[in-house]
Amino acid sequence: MAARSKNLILVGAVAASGPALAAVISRTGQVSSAQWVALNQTVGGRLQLGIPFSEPCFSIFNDDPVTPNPAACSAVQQNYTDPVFRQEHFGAYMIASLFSPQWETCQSSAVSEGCLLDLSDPSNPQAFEGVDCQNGNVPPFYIEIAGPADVQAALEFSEETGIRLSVKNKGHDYKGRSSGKNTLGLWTTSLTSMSYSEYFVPDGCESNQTYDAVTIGAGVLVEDVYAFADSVNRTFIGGYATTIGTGGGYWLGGGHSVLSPVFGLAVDQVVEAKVVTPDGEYRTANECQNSDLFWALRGGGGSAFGVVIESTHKVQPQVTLQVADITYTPNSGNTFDWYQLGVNNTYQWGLEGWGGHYESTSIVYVNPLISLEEAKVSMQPAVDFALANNGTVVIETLPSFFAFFTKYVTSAQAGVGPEITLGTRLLPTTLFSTEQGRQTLSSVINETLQFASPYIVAGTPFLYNYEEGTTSVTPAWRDSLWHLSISSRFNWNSTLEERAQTYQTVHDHIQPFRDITPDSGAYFNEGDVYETNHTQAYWGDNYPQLLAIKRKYDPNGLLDCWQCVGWNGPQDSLYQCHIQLSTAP
Ligand SMILES: Cc1cc2nc3c(=O)[nH]c(=O)nc-3n(C[C@H](O)[C@H](O)[C@H](O)COP(=O)(O)OP(=O)(O)OC[C@H]3O[C@@H](n4cnc5c(N)ncnc54)[C@H](O)[C@@H]3O)c2cc1C
Ligand SMILES: *[C@@H]1O[C@H](CO)[C@@H](O)[C@H](O)[C@H]1NC(C)=O
Ligand SMILES: *[C@@H]1O[C@H](CO)[C@@H](O)[C@H](O)[C@H]1NC(C)=O
Ligand SMILES: *[C@@H]1O[C@H](CO)[C@@H](O)[C@H](O)[C@H]1NC(C)=O
Ligand SMILES: *[C@@H]1O[C@H](CO)[C@@H](O)[C@H](O)[C@H]1NC(C)=O
Ligand SMILES: *[C@@H]1O[C@H](CO)[C@@H](O)[C@H](O)[C@H]1NC(C)=O
Ligand SMILES: *[C@@H]1O[C@H](CO)[C@@H](O)[C@H](O)[C@H]1NC(C)=O
Ligand SMILES: *[C@@H]1O[C@H](CO)[C@@H](O)[C@H](O)[C@H]1NC(C)=O
Ligand SMILES: *[C@@H]1O[C@H](CO)[C@@H](O)[C@H](O)[C@H]1NC(C)=O
Ligand SMILES: CC(=O)N[C@H]1CO[C@H](CO)[C@@H](O)[C@@H]1O
Repeated sequence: MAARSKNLILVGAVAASGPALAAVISRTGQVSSAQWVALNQTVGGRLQLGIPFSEPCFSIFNDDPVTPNPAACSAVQQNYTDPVFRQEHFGAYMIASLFSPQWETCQSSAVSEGCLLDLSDPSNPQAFEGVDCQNGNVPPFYIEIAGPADVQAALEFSEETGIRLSVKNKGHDYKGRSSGKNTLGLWTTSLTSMSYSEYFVPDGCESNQTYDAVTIGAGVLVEDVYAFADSVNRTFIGGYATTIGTGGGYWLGGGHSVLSPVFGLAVDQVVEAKVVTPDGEYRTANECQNSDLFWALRGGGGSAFGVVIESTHKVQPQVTLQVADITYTPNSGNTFDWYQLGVNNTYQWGLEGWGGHYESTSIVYVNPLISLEEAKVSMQPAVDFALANNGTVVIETLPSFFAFFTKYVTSAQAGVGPEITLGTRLLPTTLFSTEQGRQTLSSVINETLQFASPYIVAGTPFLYNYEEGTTSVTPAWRDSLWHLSISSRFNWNSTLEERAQTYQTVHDHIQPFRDITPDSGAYFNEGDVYETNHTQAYWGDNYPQLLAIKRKYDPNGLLDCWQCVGWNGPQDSLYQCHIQLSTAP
């Protein structure tokens, strides 16, 4: 065990349970304590040590003995799966109702280097007694970003020292793009401003070019934006979980909503973004200035084009929604029929303006365009099915999107679920509008059911009147009806082989959906970690132009992330904790 003398306190108070700073420094390469101290001064003392969420439970941390903190450990154990509690901690990563704490750990090591607890019983001492908690993939240092100057300081520091950067907001990323072993993390969670203007003029545009819009800091929680938009009698287009970040990765990657079928994707709402580009400039991007960057940000994804400080999103009028909440009791004989019912009805439902989530045992769909009577007629096939299969049916009118979100998302949100990985595909209209398409899709779903029950988001911009060329997401979004996903999990104490197998299996089982949709693509934010031909899948023909813009604003390649635009590839040391699959991209 390393000697206590290694514990050299750098500056200010490092918690008693904190790591040996000298060890942290040596892990982060050729950077002296003086350089870290100087950085800390430049950023007003906002440089912090990145400590894994569950560290207070352990008595060994990064090879050194430490004193556990029972009170802090107990809070972590009791709230281990609570996304609201987790999002307050830099060292916690998640996938809200479907957790992905694996991105806190170094999954490529034999024993997943990190400090996970037993998800099924966080008090299980097997996970922490006598176990060495390692920083794993949690950045050892981070800056809690207060404004553009902090990002500029970090970029400069990275350029001078070679320390790599990672950018985190609420930590929901499915592909580990917001953590990184030995990186300096930039945490945008505290940028929580919100304002509303009925006549927002993008900076540099003619004063008659106005938008009904809200401006949000990168770190606001989507549920707070919904409440704010509701308070000014408007509807915000955002995601389907209370703790998703709204102003960062969510919209940069596209951003789907249950209202997207009518109002478009999140990127379709954005009219301006303020961003520190990797070349160190703080820029305003909109249709009137830096318009190439503006286009790239609207779908280019991740942190590839810089760190967003704030963004301005069009809002929609307050809407009255018809809501269909339908469940049935599955058995070996009816699950396929349930999915086939969805396949059979989706084209019609799409034309009528429905959006929502189609799950293995339920749907929750909303529609802002039709009456309650029309909704009942439209949903009759699903209602009949549910009633014939011991199900429940609610079809009701709610006065606003916020009322819907509060009733169906906030109150239903449960934080349980082990380490998870996804494989997804955007499924084009012809699979639903033609008999042959429906047959093809039904038969692939039937085979898939042997392995997993697809989770389907009917959240593509199907009826939205898109202006060609205004965003950089794959054009496949514009002619799709389903964003379908399958998933699989592994346990907190899985072996490397089990983890690799899980990723591989998901990758293999989404392949039949790729095969029947060769010209389609996938959603960047919710894709297979090992997506095949990822540039084509995520951006289609937009990729060459995105890459050119990336080179322009990031000439020295300071911001890289897994399968992002301009990605260095899996061999880059930045990805040392990603498992290298034999079929890796
Ligand atoms: C439970 C759950 C529900 C979801 N529901 C939806 C949904 O309804 N619709 C949908 O479209 N997606 C949904 N997603 C996917 C979601 O959009 C992505 O996971 C999104 O990237 C999460 O953003 P975050 O800030 O929470 O994540 P983080 O992991 O913090 O960041 C995600 C990515 O964005 C980058 N990033 C973060 N902040 C910034 C910034 N300020 N500037 C530049 N880059 C930044 C990070 O580097 C990383 O690459 C869901 C995910 C989960 C886990
Ligand atoms: C940075 O400075 C602040 C304020 O002086 C201090 O609290 C903090 O611990 C320092 N960060 C590190 C990593 O030493
Ligand atoms: C704004 O005014 C200019 C002329 O001053 C005109 O060309 C343009 O079409 C107007 N734009 C809008 C959105 O009304
Ligand atoms: C809210 O917006 C709706 C739809 O635009 C409108 O009918 C209603 O009058 C507005 N209510 C208030 C209090 O402004
Ligand atoms: C779906 O449609 C096909 C024919 O197009 C039919 O054979 C099948 O029974 C339908 N399934 C359901 C569940 O509606
Ligand atoms: C019917 O559904 C209820 C819950 O909605 C469930 O408790 C019950 O077991 C189901 N019965 C059958 C026969 O599946
Ligand atoms: C679904 O798959 C099963 C085998 O897993 C097969 O027996 C059945 O005929 C298939 N059903 C359809 C409608 O394709
Ligand atoms: C992993 O943890 C579970 C409890 O969550 C336990 O039942 C199992 O035996 C453990 N596996 C190994 C290999 O230790
Ligand atoms: C990747 O996509 C491009 C463009 O569609 C295609 O030409 C190429 O064959 C694909 N490569 C693989 C390995 O599928
Ligand atoms: C700090 C914190 O949020 N603690 C909560 C953890 O969970 C328990 C039980 O659910 C709550 O009572 C605590 O307030």
